[in-house]
Amino acid sequence: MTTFAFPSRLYTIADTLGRPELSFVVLAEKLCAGGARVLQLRVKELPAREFITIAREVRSICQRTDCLLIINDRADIVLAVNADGVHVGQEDLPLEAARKVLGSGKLIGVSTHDPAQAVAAERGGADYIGFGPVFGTNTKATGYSARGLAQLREIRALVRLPIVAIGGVTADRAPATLAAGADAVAMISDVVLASEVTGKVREVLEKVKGP
Ligand code: TZP
Ligand code: MG
Repeated sequence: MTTFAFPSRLYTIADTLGRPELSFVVLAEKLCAGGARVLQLRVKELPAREFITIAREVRSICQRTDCLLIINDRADIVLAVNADGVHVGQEDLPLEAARKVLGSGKLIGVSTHDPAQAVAAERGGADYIGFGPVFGTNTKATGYSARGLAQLREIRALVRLPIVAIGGVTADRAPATLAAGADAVAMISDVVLASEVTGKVREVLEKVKGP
């Protein structure tokens, strides 16, 4: 049984979208300045040495701003920088292996794309699941068609774990996505490409805050 709950309905992702002029650390600063309470550091194209240097800096930003830090893909980096957890996809370190590496004191989130994967992640002891792509997205070639809000509702009925919905979610789509059963929404491009990232985070947080 899970005891984890997202501290906020917005799950921010520090992904610079391959823009060389945008630094991960500056982006993380901006997300946290806007009030992010959970941040996933998503570094895809850099060597481990650079990833870990960035992760250390982002760790201290998150500590200072009381924001959970989830590292994408790399359980080793979670331990090295004492982050809060890892997020793994279906092709990454399997959940069981990630748990062996991290033990019970760290969070493990698993990306899922269909009901069977969601149920397997819950049975396997994940702390939360990602589900998507809910809508069409150009940010990641997921290999899956848009799942839609109806399938999100189906997943909600199947698992008790916290669900973060991802893929094409925008500030405008966030309320309907939450209403379909997501506990949090993750959005990359709508936040990262905003002209003013910190202000955008504030705006989204305001929009998704509970009653
Ligand atoms: N996993 C499923 S869709 C996606 C990831 C990482 C990309 C989400 O990006 P955006 O820009 O919010 O659609
Ligand atoms: Mg991954």
